[in-house]
Amino acid sequence: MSTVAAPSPALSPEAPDPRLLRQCALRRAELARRIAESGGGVALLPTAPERMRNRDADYPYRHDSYFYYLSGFTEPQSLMLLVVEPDASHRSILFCRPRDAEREIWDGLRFGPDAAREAFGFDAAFAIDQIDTALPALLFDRAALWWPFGVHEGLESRVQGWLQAVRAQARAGHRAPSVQYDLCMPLDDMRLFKDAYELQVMRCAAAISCDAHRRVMRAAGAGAAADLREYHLEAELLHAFRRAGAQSPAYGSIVAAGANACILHYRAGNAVLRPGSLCLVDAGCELDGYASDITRTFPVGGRFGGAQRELYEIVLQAQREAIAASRAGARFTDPHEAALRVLAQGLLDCGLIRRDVAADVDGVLQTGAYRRFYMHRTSHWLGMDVHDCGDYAEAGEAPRQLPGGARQPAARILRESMVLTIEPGLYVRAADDLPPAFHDIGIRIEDDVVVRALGDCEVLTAAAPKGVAEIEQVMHG
Ligand SMILES: [Mn+2]
Repeated sequence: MSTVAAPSPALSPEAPDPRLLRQCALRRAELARRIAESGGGVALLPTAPERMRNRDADYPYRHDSYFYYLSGFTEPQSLMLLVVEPDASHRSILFCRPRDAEREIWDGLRFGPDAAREAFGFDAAFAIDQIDTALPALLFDRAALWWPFGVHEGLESRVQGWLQAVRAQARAGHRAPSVQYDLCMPLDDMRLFKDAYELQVMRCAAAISCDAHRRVMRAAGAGAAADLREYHLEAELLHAFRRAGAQSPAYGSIVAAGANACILHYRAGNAVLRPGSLCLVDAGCELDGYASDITRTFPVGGRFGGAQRELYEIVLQAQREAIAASRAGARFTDPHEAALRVLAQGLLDCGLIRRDVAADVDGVLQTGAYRRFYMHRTSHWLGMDVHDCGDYAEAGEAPRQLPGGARQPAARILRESMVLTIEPGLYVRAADDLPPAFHDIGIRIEDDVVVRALGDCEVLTAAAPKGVAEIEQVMHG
C-alpha cells in the first residue's frame, strides 16, 4: 500500500493558453471535415515517446508536433482519437497518464484524465493504461482508421493488435475498419498554412533569436577576449534564448569558426575564434512549440577583410533577391533560382569559377559548376519542426519531363501564410586551383519569411543585422 496520500486536485499543472485551445478545436474541426470527405472514421494520434539519454537520465522531453497541433497537450504517454461521423460531427478522446501521488513527487504534476478533459476541451478522457481495453470498442463499426504512417516506432504493430481485438468481436456483430489512411497527409497540408496564433508565436520566437544573434555579435566584436571559443558564443545563445522564455534551441546550434563554416552540419565545438577570420552562427530558439531558424556570418573582431567582404556581399545580394522572389503565386523553387543566378554571377566575377569552365551565368547553372561552392537548397518550410512538414510538390500538376527521361515534380506554389527559410551560402574549401584569399571562407545568411497575399513577404527575422556596415557597427558596440 502506498504511504503517499492521494494527489490533491488543487495541485494541478499550469492551465493551457485559451487562444491555443481555440485553435486546436478549429484544427480538429477542419481535420474532421477532411476525414468526412472520405466517409468518416477514426483518427488515432500518439505523442512522442520519452527517450533515455544514458542510465536514468532522459533527454529533455519534447511532445510530437502533430499531437500538439491538435491537442495543445504536452505530457508524455498520451494518445488522442478523433471519432468522425460522415457528416463531420466529431468527438475527441484523450488517453493520458493517470494522477499518481508517488510519481508526481519525482516527476512533477500531471493533469490526469478528468482535469485534462476539462482543461483541454476533450469530449472524453481515459487513463493510458486502459488503452488496450478501451480503444478497440471505439473502433467498432467505423469505416476507416487514420494514423500517422512511418512516424512512431512500433505503432503499426499496436494498431494491428487493436484491430485484431475488434475482429475478435465479429460474432457479436462488430466490424473492424477495413481501410487505413495516412493521417500525415491532411495534417501536413494543414500545418503548412500557419494561422494567426501560430504566426504570432513565430514572430516572438524570431524576435528572441534576433536578440540572441545580436548578443553573439557583440560578444565576438572589438575587444573580445583573446581566447574566445565557439562554445562561448553558444553559451551566449543559450543565455539569450532561455532568459527570454524560450524553452530550448529549435535544433543543435551551429557556431563555426573559420574553416569549420564549410562543414554544413558542424556543431559548436572548442575551436578558437581567430581575429580576422569569419564565424558562422546558425541558431534559433523554440518557443511554445514553434521554431525559428537564423544564420548570420560575421568577422571575428568586427571588420570584414577584402576577400571576405567580396564573398559576403555576393551571398547577401543573393539572399535579398531570393526574399524578393518569395511572393504568393511564385514557386517554392523561385527563391532558389533567384539566389543561384546571383551566386553564379558572383563566382564568375571573383574568379572562383574560371571563364573557360563556364562563360556566363547560364553556363554556370548548366554545368553545375556552382555546386562545389553551394551544395544545398535555399529554403525549407518552417513551423513547429525546423524542417517543417508540407509537400514541396504542387498536387495535381504533371511532373516536368527533363532531357534524359527524368521527371521533375512541379514545385509547390507559394501561398499566403506559408513560412519558409531563405538561406543561400558560399563555402570555399582550400584547394590549389582556387585563389588563396578565398580559402576556408564559409558564409550563409538565413532569414525566416511569411508569404503574404499581396506584395512582398514578411521577414520575421529582419532585426538580426546582416548588412556589412550594420554588423560592423553592432560589433563595435
Ligand atoms: Mn534553415
